[in-house]
Amino acid sequence: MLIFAPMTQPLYSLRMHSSLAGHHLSGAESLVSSAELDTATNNLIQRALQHPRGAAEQIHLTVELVNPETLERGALPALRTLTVASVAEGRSLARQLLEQAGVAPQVAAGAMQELIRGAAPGGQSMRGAMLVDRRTGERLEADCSRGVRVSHLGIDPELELQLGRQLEGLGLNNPHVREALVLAGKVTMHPAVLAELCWSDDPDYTAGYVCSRAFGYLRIPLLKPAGETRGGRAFFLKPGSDLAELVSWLETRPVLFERIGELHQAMNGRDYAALLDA
Ligand code: WAQ
Ligand code: MG
Repeated sequence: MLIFAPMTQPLYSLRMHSSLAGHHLSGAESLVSSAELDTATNNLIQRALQHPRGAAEQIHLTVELVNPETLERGALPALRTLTVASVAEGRSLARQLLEQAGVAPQVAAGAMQELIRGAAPGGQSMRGAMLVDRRTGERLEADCSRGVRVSHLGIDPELELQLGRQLEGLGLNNPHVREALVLAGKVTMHPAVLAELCWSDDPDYTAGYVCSRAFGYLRIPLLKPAGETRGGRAFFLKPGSDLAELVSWLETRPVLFERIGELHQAMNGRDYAALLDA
């Protein structure tokens, strides 16, 4: 077993992006110790070659040493699944949660529509996230195809095993959940971010989530129909945020999670929404 010792072993940021027929296919980003670098790199290459939308033709890997003095440590958000009976119900619940987090109703609905249409020009999925002013709905990312790609984020491997065992008990131990929880954890750590909305671009993965510091990571198993390849992420920002600082922090500041949040039993989405209204 690999022992993770960030104090004694150098930590690396690992980033992969792959393409097929000239289009972005997949990407991944993590923080790993020097001892894990080989395995982690091979896993990412296999992931790009075995993608559900086809085998990658180009794979780019970037490995960068992390300056330990810039490393921030954090705790993962609490997680709960909110069950819904249909995609329509899932989307309506996600809108309600965003409103609860402080996103203006028409802004929540508008961002949801963008993700449904494909938020990149031409109705494609973006490669990263869109940045949305929570009050005006204005899109603030510099490039509407690329968006903002969060990287330099990871979880202590010992803790990831522990997280996996706990998620197993909820029937949720898959890489989508583990990675999304870490990403949402980093994104919602920044004070300029009010909430995040996400659903997968993988055709066979219909789940997504709304995450905020206030209520944690709320998974919704149905946010798009099976077979749909359009997915994406929206980060809702406080008006007047320092965009350059935020984007640089999301893209380059190393954040390592060292604690797990509470993992709750699933709950019916309507019951949860009723609690919010009460
Ligand atoms: N930074 C910003 N945006 C990203 C990043 C990143 N590092 N990675 C992916 N995205 C955007 C991009 O637009 C993708 O099209 C979209 O998010 C979806 O990415 O609890 O699998 O990797 O069951 O397909 C969420 C639910 C799964 C997990 C999310 O996302 C659960 C998922 P995917
Ligand atoms: Mg994907």
